[in-house]
Amino acid sequence: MATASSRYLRYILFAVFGLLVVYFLSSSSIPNTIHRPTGYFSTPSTEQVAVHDGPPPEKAPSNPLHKAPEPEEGSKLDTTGTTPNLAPEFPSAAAGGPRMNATFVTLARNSDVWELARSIRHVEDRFNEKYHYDWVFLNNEEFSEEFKKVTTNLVSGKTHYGLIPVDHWSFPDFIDQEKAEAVREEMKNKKIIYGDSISYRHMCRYESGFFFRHELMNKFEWYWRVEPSIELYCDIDYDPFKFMADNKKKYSFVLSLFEYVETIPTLWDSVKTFMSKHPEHIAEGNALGWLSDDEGDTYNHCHFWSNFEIGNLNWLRSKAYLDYFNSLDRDGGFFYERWGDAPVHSIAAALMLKQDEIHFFNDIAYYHVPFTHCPTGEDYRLKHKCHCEPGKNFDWKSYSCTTKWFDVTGLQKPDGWEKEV
Ligand SMILES: Nc1nc2c(ncn2[C@@H]2O[C@H](COP(=O)(O)OP(=O)(O)O)[C@@H](O)[C@H]2O)c(=O)[nH]1
Ligand SMILES: [Mg+2]
Repeated sequence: MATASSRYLRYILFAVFGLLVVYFLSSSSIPNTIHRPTGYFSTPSTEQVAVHDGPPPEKAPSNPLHKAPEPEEGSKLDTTGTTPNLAPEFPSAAAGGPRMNATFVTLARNSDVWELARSIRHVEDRFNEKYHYDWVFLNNEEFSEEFKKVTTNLVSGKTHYGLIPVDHWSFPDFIDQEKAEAVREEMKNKKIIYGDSISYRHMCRYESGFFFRHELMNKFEWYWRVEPSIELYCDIDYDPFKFMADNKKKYSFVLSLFEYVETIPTLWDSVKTFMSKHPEHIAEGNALGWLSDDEGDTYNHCHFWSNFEIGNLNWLRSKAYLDYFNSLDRDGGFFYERWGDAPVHSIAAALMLKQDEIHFFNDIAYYHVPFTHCPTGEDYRLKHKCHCEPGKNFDWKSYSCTTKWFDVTGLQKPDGWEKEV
């Protein structure tokens, strides 16, 4: 009995010992480097990247893809078995050429951070990791540390965080509060989207008349507006800011459509008042024909969708635009109705700029719920690695105003547009 149990004990000890040997061998064979395949952006002798323990650096390197990580002091990269990529056609990591005085700009709440993170990732992957433009974030409340950490880590340019002055985000004293409240109640009953929202109205007024005057924006000449939850579907391998500057463009769009009539019943009356007060601001060669089918008598509700915009800040800061905004603002429609910044910007651009100062970016493939702009033209889509579904392109559908834009301005529609109607 005693002999049998000591034999079992021996077996168990052997088994435990065997397991320990296996464990020791397998754990000691894990190398302390991650092996990466030679990639597009990897630079000679960096195919192996040292594993860094501990928290990431406070400000991540502007874009880790463009800079080989420095080996930690004392550590030596093991390059055995790897081949540096010295091919002469190896592409440079960042685009060359001059940068414009430009920035991305986003108005956002702290709670938008993760939806915005997705947008930033799209913008960086498709464009900005080659250009490193700055990004200005604006909010009517202080940005949280989390918001700043997440966004700074994703943006490859410098980030700036601005608090909106209270008087840019509040009711002007000439607004009759009771009247405004009654409108909100009525719009709520009619189930008009954002009809009962005060903050949405402040947002629309801010985007219409103030964002370009925020002190953080003053040093810039060009802006590209980005909202949470947007997507970019194609590589952008040139600089749209530079394109705008080189071609004397002031405003641009990718999607256009008809505005909900219920949100702007008196906007056009207000615009007509402005036009009669300030005829000097109405440009020769404007695009009135795109806004009105009866030479200005009534508005056809066409507007550029302003959640995407690349534009010139000096134009928005001009006397012409400010006279226009102030005139509309005094009429109270941001609060007595629910005027959106999209028709407000669009009408200004179509009346106060020449047609050819407004640019349609067919090549910037874009999504903001629920509409897609997927560039017409298969060649382009293939060359630029687009991942949008051409059948979802909104441009030539009946609720879009882009066909009208081409017709009014005499532009030639891209080949293949008829197949997407
Ligand atoms: N700071 C701040 N940003 C807002 C507020 N409401 C909307 N926004 C931002 O304004 C933009 C438009 O708002 P969004 O909800 O996308 O409106 P929609 O696209 O018209 O449905 C987005 O960039 C939002 O993050 C708000 O109350 N405060
Ligand atoms: Mg939005």
